[in-house]
Amino acid sequence: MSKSYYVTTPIYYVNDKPHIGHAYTTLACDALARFKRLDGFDVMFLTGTDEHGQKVEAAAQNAGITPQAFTDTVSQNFRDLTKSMNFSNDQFIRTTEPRHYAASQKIWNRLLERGHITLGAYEGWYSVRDEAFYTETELVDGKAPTGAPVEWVAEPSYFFNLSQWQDKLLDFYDANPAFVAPETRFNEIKSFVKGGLKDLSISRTTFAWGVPVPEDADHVMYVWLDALTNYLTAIGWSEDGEGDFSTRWPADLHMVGKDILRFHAVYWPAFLMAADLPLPKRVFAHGWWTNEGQKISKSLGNVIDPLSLVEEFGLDQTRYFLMREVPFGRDGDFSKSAMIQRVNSDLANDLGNLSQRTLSLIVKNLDGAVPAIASKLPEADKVMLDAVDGLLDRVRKLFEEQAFHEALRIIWEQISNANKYIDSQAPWALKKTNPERMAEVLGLLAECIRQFAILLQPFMPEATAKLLDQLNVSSSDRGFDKIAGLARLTSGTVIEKPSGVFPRYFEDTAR
Ligand code: ME8
Repeated sequence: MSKSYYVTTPIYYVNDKPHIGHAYTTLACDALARFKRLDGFDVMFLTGTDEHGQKVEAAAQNAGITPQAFTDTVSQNFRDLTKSMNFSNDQFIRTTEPRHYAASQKIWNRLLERGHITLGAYEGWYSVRDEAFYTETELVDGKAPTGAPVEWVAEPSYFFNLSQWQDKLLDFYDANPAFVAPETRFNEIKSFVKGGLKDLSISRTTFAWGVPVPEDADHVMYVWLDALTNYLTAIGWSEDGEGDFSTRWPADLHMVGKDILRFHAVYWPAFLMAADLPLPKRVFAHGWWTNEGQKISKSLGNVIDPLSLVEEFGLDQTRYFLMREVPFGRDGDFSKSAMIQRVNSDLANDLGNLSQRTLSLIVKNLDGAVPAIASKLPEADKVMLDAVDGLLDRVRKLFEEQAFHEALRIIWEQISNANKYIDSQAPWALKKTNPERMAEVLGLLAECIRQFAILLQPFMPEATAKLLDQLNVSSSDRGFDKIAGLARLTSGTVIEKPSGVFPRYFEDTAR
């Protein structure tokens, strides 16, 4: 049986339309999920929407409709985004589903039965925008450290005994040095926990849009306890026989933005330990996108709509840019000029021209019959093929570290090599002087292009499918068990006149 791999995105608040940040997180998980499937894993890739809490209740009130009607509409926008971005999620969870109420109440009861929940009263600061509690000392100029406004809250509340979990969390971090990445973020989490933990308020009474606390109808569950539990709901934890829970849990990776790392790396493991459940294997916190150097915000009016990028530059071009431009884990800036550069230079010139030139020459000079790779290659050819055969192992390792940008960089190193090779060998000139050598060169290039296309499927599923169609590679021969020297392009395959896969971007001056 193939090994299971379970990857999750955050579930997004439905107070607003999806933007580039949401698309980015889910895209990274999509690339990972696709990679793992090609590498023979049985993948579960989860995304969805977080529909409770004060923020969503307020947004519904502003829109003049019920929270349920409001969440139905906005959640659909996120579901539509998965289609438009070609995300391959296996499920889309909504926290308003009955199965999720059941799972949230189940975890609550487990915490209660084990003595980790007590009734008290909360008095302190709360930020609706962050859906988070803050202490007086954390405030900066009367605001949350994130810049969000805070309000004073005083109400009865149930508490989770988070303060009791400090040492156990620190021991867990020590024993699992890869639990949080990047490392600098892990260090921030460790210092936060070393600084001491306060018991956490986990219920609210001043609004109603949430999962009811079992047997106390005055309280709804704190939205983060409900939200984090989605990772269990989706794999059937609340169902009879527990669905896929035993084979899927613990999750292999929770992908999050740096803004919500504390919830995933401190509160979530504490809840799980307290509920006697295994802890996820890893949490990766990626960085933050800005727009031409500015923070992205609705009030600045510079929110980037991923769909407008797709419309202007193309889907796979947008996917490639987002994964390539910024070292994954760091903050990054969106700039149109960088986007144009990537589309024209990396895609249209490097990969596009390489394959267009190679395949056209095979059609023109060899009647479309792809030549076999010679059994004994000249040294320079062998070096190039070995480097391409060696990519999969290196890329696999980089995917384990979520270094997606680096994976693309090393693939492009080989694409550049192949471009240098075609220029230096000049197969177009060999037709008359040395047709055998021409066939050898084109055969080698076609094989390299096949491997590039197979390796790049997680990032650019549509464009690579076109390339592989052009090379006549059958859909059952596109997995990672067919590259790295384990198989070769079948010689004698007849290909047809190719058409360009990566068009150049021309600035429309009238725009
Ligand atoms: O926090 N750059 O939902 P949310 C990069 N419901 N990523 C960004 C971004 C930006 N400028 N803006 C948003 C919540 N993101 C909770 C999560 S999980 C159990 C509950 C991405 O709608 C990034 O992944 O505010 C961030 O963590 C997430 O959107 C926050 O989405």
